[in-house]
Amino acid sequence: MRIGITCYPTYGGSGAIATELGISLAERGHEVHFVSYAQPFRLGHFRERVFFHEVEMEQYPLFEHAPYSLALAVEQHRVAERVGLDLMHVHYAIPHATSAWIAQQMLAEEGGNLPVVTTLHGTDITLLGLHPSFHRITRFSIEHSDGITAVSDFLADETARDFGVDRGRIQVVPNFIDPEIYHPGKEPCHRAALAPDGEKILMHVSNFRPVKRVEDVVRIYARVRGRLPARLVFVGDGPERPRALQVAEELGVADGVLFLGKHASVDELLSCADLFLLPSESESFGLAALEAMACGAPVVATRVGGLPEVVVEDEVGHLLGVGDVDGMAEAAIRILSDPQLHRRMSAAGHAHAVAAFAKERVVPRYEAVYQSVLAGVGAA
Ligand code: GMT
Repeated sequence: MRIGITCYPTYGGSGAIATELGISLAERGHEVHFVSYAQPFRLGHFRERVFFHEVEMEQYPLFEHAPYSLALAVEQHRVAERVGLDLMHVHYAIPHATSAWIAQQMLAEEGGNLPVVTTLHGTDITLLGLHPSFHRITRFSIEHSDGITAVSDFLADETARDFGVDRGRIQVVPNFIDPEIYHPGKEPCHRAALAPDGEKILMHVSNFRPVKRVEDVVRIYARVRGRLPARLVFVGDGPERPRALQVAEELGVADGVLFLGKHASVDELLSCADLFLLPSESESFGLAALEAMACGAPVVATRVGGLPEVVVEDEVGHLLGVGDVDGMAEAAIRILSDPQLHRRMSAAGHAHAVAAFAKERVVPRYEAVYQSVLAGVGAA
């Protein structure tokens, strides 16, 4: 098949998964065309059958904000027409599903056909899409998609409830990992650099949005450090980073906190982690937690959204209530101070990530969605 993929190219789970999906589809013989405003961050070097088409944006004094959605629709249409795309797969509904619908309509006027598959990832449904300025157009764009997928049962249910979309139309296809990349014991190991005195390493990877509650990460760390030698490693960046540093300073633990900034590949870092913290307010899936599990790090997180579908309670880590900093710290201390429990959770997390979420299991499910959409469009 010739598949178009639109995603956010910047750091974030939806862009990461969309890119890994495109790479994997190309390895399976498909031709993949990414359409976005910049090259997706995990795309890296040249790969056979993978193409990137940059959306051209005309700056004009009248525009305070240039209309990206329209320029994207034009590029999606242009690529579809020029290379003969079989379908367009967009990740994150806003505004990608709307642009793809416009591209589809333009092509239809010329006698062409561009089925659209929309994958819902998280805040496009649970936060941004609920805002009055986006709700109606998000609902319209989802309903007019030829195929709809969501990354967890939780997200599919939320979409049906909050947007009135027929639940039967939404297929759940979970996020996935490449077990050859995400596994314990990666080399080079950065353990000595991150924790030179053999301290335990607590890690958090995110875009530092308020929804991630990075302040709680610091508070959990402060409690853990009161009981055992530990360091906290932050990977990623975003608006709440200064607040995280401020809290670390207030609590007198800033000397044990490392901010590593954004990294395109986090596998080498995750495999150094003794524990992964994700105390989010809301999380439709928690790709970072899955990647940590695959690398052998037990997870302490919140029991919200789709996280219980990923983090098997008591087996691969612990889930607690939002804001239950004491509970999460106690769970972390229990795991870190019991080598046998740590080994068991680490092995179980890795095994579960591979058994349930390896790309070899998940990518064919996207291919099946494409096939059914093409069969449906053909029959219409
Ligand atoms: O919606 C966001 O906060 C960003 C989004 C992204 O683009 O990274 O994250 C969502 O999609 C990820 C990939 O499917 C999920 O693993 C995250 O759980 C989800 N974020 C939230 O639900 C907050």
